[in-house]
Formats: sequence, C-alpha cells, structure tokens
Amino acid sequence: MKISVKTLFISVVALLLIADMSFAREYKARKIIAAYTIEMSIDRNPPIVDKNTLSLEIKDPFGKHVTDAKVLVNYYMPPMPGMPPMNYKTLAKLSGKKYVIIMDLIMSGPWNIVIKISRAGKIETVRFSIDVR
Ligand SMILES: [Cu+2]
Repeated sequence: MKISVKTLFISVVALLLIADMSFAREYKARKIIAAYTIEMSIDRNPPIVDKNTLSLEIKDPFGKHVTDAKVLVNYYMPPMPGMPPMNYKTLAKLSGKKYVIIMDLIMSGPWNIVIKISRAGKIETVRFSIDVR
C-alpha cells in the first residue's frame, strides 16, 4: 500500500478540522464577580441569526450551584440609526442546575446580554457581549 504525502496531509487536516469542530460546537464565556461565577454557553458557535439556546451555570464562592435565584436575561442590540429597537427581557427557567432561555437573535452584529441575578434580597448584574453572524 502506497500512501502519498498529499493523502497523509489531507487526512491530518481533516482530523484536525473534526477535532476543532467538536470544541467549537458551543460558544462559552465566563464572568467572575464577588458573589458568583457565571458560566454562559450558547448552543451555536458563533451565535447565529435564529433561535439560540443560552444556558447559565451560576455558582457561589464555595463552588456550589445556585438554583434558588431569579434570573432575568435582557438581550439587546445597541441602538443603531435606521434599526427598530431590538431589546428583549426574559426570565430564565431552571433546568437541572442551569438557567436556560431561548434567544431569538434577529439581526447579525453585536448584541449585549445583561443578566440580573436576584437572590436573598440582593441583585447582581453581569454582562456579556456576543457577535452574531
Ligand atoms: Cu442592529
């Protein structure tokens, strides 16, 4: 059996692409504030103009999952000339240990995600920015 250098090269590139795709399947970001560590993931990477599922994993400073908070998600596009306001607020639903919402992102470009976590009479705010394709 004769394997040419070209065939070998193509195989290696294909394998690397497959490995890369499995890592890139979710968009992930993390924010750490005094009260919480927030891991966000979006089921599309990059996020796309369509419905995208946003999951939030919230942990307290001891690393314990927070499941007794009210989590309000505000996602919006910064106002642009000639664009109608695109600004949405949704209460996230607890699913297992994660808070989940479906974001309907209707335009490509920069979007902000502002998360308000209410718990024990206190409200903490965390922001993420995403680039929608
Ligand atoms: Cu816009």
